[in-house]
Amino acid sequence: STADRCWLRYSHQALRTGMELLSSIVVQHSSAVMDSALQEMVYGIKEMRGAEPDICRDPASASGSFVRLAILDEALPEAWTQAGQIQGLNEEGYGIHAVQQDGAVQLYVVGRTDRGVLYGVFHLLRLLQSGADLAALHVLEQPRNRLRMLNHWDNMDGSIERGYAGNSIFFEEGRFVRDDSRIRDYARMLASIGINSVSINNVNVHRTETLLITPEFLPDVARVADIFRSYGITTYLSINYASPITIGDLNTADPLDDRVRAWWKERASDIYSYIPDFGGFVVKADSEHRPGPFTYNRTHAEGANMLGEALRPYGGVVIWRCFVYNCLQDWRDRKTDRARAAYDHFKPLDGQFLENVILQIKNGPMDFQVREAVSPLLGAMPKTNQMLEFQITQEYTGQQKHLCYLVPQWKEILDFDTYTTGEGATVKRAVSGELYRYAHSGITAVVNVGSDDNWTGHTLAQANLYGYGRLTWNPDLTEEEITSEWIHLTFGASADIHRELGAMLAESWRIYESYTAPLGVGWMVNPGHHYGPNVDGYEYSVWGTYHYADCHGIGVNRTVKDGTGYTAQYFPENADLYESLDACPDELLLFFHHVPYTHVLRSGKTVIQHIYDSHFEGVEKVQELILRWSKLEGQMDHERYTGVMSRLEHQLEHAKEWRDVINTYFYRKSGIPDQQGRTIY
Ligand code: BDP
Repeated sequence: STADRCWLRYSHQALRTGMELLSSIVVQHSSAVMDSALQEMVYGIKEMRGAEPDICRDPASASGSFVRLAILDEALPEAWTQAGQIQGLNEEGYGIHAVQQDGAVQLYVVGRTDRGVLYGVFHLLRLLQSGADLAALHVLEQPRNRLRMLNHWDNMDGSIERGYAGNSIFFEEGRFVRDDSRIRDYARMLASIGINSVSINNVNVHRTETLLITPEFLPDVARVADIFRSYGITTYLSINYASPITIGDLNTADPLDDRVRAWWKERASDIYSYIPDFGGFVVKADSEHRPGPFTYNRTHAEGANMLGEALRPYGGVVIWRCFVYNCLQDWRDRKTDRARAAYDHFKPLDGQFLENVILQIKNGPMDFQVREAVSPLLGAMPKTNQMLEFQITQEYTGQQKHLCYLVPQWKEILDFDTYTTGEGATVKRAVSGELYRYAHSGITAVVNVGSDDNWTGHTLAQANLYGYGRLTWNPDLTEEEITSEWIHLTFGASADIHRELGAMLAESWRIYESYTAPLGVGWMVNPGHHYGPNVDGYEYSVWGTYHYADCHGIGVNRTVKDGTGYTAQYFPENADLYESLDACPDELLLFFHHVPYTHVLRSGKTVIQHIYDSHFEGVEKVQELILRWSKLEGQMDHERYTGVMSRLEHQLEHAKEWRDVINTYFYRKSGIPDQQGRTIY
């Protein structure tokens, strides 16, 4: 397959400069991670220049041009170490520095630790791929987020909850896969974009997965952890809060019960005897029918701290999800509001969590919609570690059949100003720990990969994984920088590909938004699998995801004045903006307000006309996507070209379905015709 290498292709053509320099690698230190760094360097060079470089283990005997991989405490040339700044880097940081010596170029890739060297090697390989001038290199880098994580929603039967790219790469038929090669490739790919933490099983932990923390499966977990460790990645497991009952012989999981506490301490001791650097637990408790401390009238702080205590002696953490809401709410009661739930549950607990507990908060208060407000809980708990949760897997954004590049969405969220400590208190600064000096913090995401040859189903969905990694490393990278890097590594330097594919990616999220649910209202999907239009699919159900459309108007009134009061969860600058019907941004209008169809948006259009226009335009834009892609025929291998084209064609058919269902529904409800007289039904 031509798509399975993703962005690690190392094409021969890319290499322009520094050939002689790449004929020799100097490396003294050895460790699992350092050996991976060396292997990657050797492999990349071999692929690019067609010959393997020599390896020199003794720096004293090295001369001429070379690349040297080193950690900072090795004896290094003074010019380099005296540069000083490298000393101030964090432990995953690195520098890449070129030194001219007697007409030769010597390139140093130096990390604070071996992990820094590994990241430095991937950085250098990226530069080599884009034909950078090696003789003038000077790079200093360190990650902004300590936790740069991925959550797998993989089940041990091999299926993946909300997975759109085949089966699990870890599990099949109730056990671990026998062939590790795919996991190894995955680890390489993740390290190349700076990911350092992975949880391998679904947050909904069923019977078999509950056993992952027992000696029955711990040897297998340890095998995966070994692979990940050699690429600087720490392994985590999702646990079942009711484990002491499900697999222990207790009749309670009450976090304040001594037997329960002792039970978890024993499990922790087991786990660490197999995996000394085990990361910790991811926990979905009291959410969507999962067990949790509420059963015993305990708070989430009591629930999480009990696990925190068990893991603390070993340096493990508890990642406690805040996706807690009443999924059995009364749809007739317009005052209850699922969007309020995370904040209402967790904000009052600020300061009550142990230092090794981290709250994991979805980017929006609802559930990974194509557009929703930013969660007001982010940044709102100065005394509690927080991390942000994104969804790379495209559950509500086209399920990897539609093109939807999510970097633009993530950038908006990371740059959102919470105002919690005054102006400039952006989400990215909150979750990096910069605002409140959290002991642990960072970003995680539900990943989009599976056993498909190209990893992500839609080949262009590889860009979402790549972009996520790069953004968690440095949230200040621009969308354009990330996009052009990815295109370069994945498809080469062709100006046509950069122009057409660049435009396709840049527009795709807004295109998807335009032909699906309007103005921030969300959902309108088929219940259960969440694919395809169904305006009232969830409208009269208990799940709490309503649009309240009737013949007069549409939208959820979340104002303090006469709605659910949700807007009050924001700091005043945002609260005032969203509370005001006039000031509220159009794209979130129906998230915050219930308005008549004739309400005039800030854009000057009525709500109903906006619905019609955006749905017609959305389909036209998908036609443009197809046109752009068709210009690239012959500029890449046939397999990737046709693979993407057939998905785009499906997207077009499906966008038409969305357009027709949504427009017809609102035309019939409102009775207001399209100003442009287009055929709607
Ligand atoms: C929703 C998914 C569901 C997950 C849940 C979660 O529909 O499958 O279990 O989120 O995050 O988006 O726990």
